[in-house]
Amino acid sequence: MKRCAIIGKTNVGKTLFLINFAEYLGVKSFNIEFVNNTGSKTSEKIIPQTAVSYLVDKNPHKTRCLQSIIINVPVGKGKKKIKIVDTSGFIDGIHPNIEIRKAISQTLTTVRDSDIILHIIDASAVKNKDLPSSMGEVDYQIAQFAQLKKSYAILANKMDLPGANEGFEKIKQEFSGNLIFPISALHKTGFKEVKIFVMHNI
Ligand SMILES: Nc1nc2c(ncn2[C@@H]2O[C@H](COP(=O)(O)OP(=O)(O)O)[C@@H](O)[C@H]2O)c(=O)[nH]1
Ligand SMILES: [Mg+2]
Repeated sequence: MKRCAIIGKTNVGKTLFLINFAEYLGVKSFNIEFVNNTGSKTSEKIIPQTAVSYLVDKNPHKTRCLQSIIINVPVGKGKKKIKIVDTSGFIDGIHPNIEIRKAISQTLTTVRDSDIILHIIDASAVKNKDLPSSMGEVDYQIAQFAQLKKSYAILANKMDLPGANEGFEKIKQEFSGNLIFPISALHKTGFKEVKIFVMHNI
């Protein structure tokens, strides 16, 4: 089964994207698997709406353990299984909390083991350098690392917010040569292009 990892700084919208994109692909309920940093697993079946209130938060670092879902996507006459993995947000520099540091190191392993990498950048926060989700040094590092993969794309998220168009232009300049899709995880816009990209690579 192919694995698709969603990576990016904290608060850029990774978890909301995972839930809404899965719903867009036709998922009615998720079996969400949680893996904590000691490696033990638990799983829970929940509907997308519950998942949003449970897992998406305006406070950074709500996601401290991996959440993955397995989706059956129609390919031709058949179906293919794909595992989409949500990850802990990266930050610039070294986080003082050891649990968060461990979760971030787990994210690097996930990137290494994945077939498709979706790197989310908050287009609305590109201008404001002080938000946790602002594009930063770590985004360039992620791009360098993830570019080694054949299937790597950047998702410029929060295109519904003011300033996002400017941010999108800046992202295109800084990361030229990469595939970049403008999306809104909240309003589920731009998902068609992302779907085509993912389907093409599984
Ligand atoms: N306006 C807007 N807000 C978004 C969008 N995507 C995520 N958010 C908000 O950004 C915050 C962080 O989202 P979350 O998915 O928890 O980010 P994560 O830390 O990257 O997993 C939440 O308050 C979301 O509702 C978007 O496309 N538009
Ligand atoms: Mg999250």
